[in-house]
Amino acid sequence: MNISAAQAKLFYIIGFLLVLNSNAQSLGGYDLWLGYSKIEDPAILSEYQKHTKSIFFDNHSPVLDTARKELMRGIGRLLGQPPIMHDSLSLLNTMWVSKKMNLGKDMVSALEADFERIGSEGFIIKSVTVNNKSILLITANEDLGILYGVFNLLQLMKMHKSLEGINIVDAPKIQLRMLNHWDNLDRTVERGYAGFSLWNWQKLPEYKDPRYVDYARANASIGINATVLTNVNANALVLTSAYLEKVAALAEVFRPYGIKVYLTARFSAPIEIGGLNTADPLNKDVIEWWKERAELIYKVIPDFGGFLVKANSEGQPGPQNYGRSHVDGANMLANALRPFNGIVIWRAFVYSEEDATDRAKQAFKEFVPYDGKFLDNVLVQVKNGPIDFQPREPFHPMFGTMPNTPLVMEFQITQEYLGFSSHLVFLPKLFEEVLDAETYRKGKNATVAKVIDGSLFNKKISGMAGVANIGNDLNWTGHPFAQGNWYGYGRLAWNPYLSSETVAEEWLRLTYSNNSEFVEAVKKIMIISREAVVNYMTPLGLHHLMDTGHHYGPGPWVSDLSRPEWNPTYYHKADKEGIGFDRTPSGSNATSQYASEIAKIFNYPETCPEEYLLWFHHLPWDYKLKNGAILWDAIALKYQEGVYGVEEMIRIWEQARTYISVDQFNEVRMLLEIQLKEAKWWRNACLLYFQTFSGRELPPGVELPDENLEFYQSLKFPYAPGN
Ligand code: GCV
Repeated sequence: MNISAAQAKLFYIIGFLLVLNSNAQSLGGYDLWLGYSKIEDPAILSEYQKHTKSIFFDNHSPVLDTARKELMRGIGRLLGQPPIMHDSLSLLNTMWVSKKMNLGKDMVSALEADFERIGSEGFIIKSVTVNNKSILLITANEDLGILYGVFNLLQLMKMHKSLEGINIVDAPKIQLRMLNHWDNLDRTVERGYAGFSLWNWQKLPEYKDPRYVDYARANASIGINATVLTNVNANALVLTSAYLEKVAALAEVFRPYGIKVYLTARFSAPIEIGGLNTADPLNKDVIEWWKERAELIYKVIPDFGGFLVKANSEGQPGPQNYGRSHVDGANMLANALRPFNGIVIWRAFVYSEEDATDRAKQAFKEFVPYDGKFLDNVLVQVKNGPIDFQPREPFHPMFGTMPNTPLVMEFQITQEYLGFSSHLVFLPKLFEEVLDAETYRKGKNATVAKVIDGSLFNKKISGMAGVANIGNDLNWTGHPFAQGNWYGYGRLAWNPYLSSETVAEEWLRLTYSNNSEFVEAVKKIMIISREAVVNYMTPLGLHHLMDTGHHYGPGPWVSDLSRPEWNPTYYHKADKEGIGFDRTPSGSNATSQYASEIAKIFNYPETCPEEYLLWFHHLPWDYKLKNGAILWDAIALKYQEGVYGVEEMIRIWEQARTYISVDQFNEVRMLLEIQLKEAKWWRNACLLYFQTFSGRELPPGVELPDENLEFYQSLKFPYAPGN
């Protein structure tokens, strides 16, 4: 097609106007929190110009070159012209970016204490005086610290923070900051709601989609340093030479961003791709096979991170198939990886169909006796709560109970049980609640965060994993606010003591707008969103009420599945008398898995926090809550409160209209409409169903359902995503 010069000019102008109008985010959200638009405020602009006029950027390495590129791109766009970079120091330089080893003796000794604090990945951003001149210094012990420091500086600039007298000394508190992709080799994503997998296995290794670089940039910008490429429901084929070459190509793209690649190891791989007739971890051929496989992997990916393993869980093969234990399985793999400094991350998400007592107790029961028996390159990965990523669960009782084993926190960023990618739910609020929980395992202040970061029991390795919500949707995560969950996860993996409010504010400023009125209003939406989803799905400690298989929408009535603990009825136990799961000593006694200080609180309905009431207690419908309401009324009112929460979110979103582009506004507005519709669906379906047991009227203030129970029970969704 030929276009005239006049047309071309018109397109150019339209394009320019679109960019202006779209604030920081462009390309439908593709830029994530990394879009840089020119700073318009003259005072801020001139301050930044002064600091970045002449930059001395020391040394070259793949990671440093990434940092240099990021700095040039970021500053160039924020200030409207590329900065002048120098390889050698001159008196004119206003900013230095240099590792410790290349700084002068005086500077090093002045910063000695800071260098000690930041370890191998931390950084210092400091205003220092050299020859009576003020210099903006970014320094670190290692290359990766420089990259993180550069991203941090750019984020501060995007948020228009003053750099005068700046003094930041920051380092990650957790070593392994991982994403877990549940991506299959056919590019479907288990529990993925943002399109297909990013990994184009068919075209790899030759074709390296530029998007892989953008993925790595986004992760590095929030400190994520590890990625497990494949689903924990694993396919052994990824361990064959043909796939390892493809994995190596991805590792090559991610390496300059400080990101190591991991794979899931299917325990039966020696049979499926090795031609053996057993995968028994004590069999010498099996041991040999994994050793050779490890050698092969490290030959093509010298910095390969290691294996993540789901074994003897939900039908996955594992050592128990051969009468062996988790320790036998994990240690065998750990021995194979040890010569290459690889690690094994063994998941504790296990529950057995043979144990009828209480699924919530099983991981603890299976794993805690093994404390101290795993080799030191084995970490045990534990979901945040004892069931499965529900809108609210008490923290998993394993945290704090295995002092001799490094425990990795597993959060789910993808919203399997929280409205897929159509509901706005700000997950750092949930993450924060778990991380701040008191375990009382070493007196007071023994929070889950301290277990995870290794400080409570002096662990050498520490880790946090987030099940990714990323796919090939243009905006990566489906819902634009789900980007905030990816961002927020990364920030909390870096520092689990950050508040969710801080994270929400950072993300909004970096992604949408620096306008404080916008930020204050929309932050409120994010903060209330988590409680809203709890209320309209599973209030007062109810859990696992979702429909079967795809987990889309309510299905509290489901009771016909082959395994008892797959049925929602197993969890709510509603009957004519009441509702809830008795996990006190008179029931399953799951409370005994917590420290006595906590068990004592959970054991009595009067002291149990209301948000966990029906998680731990089966109570009569007319049980009186603290506010005087009877249980049935309280449940109904909570469901209603959830719906009101979404209506409130919609009201507040209206205020955003003037600060962002029309497209940005409408996108979220339409999604909130889905969320409202589904919140009402949850409320109506659950209340109508529970009403068949309570036999009571809905209390005043609760809207009447517009359909009957049969209608909600008849809904089928054979093509719900992520299954
Ligand atoms: C990858 C839940 C999910 C499964 C998931 C499993 C796990 O059961 O529904 O899709 O499997 O958790 O964490 O292993």
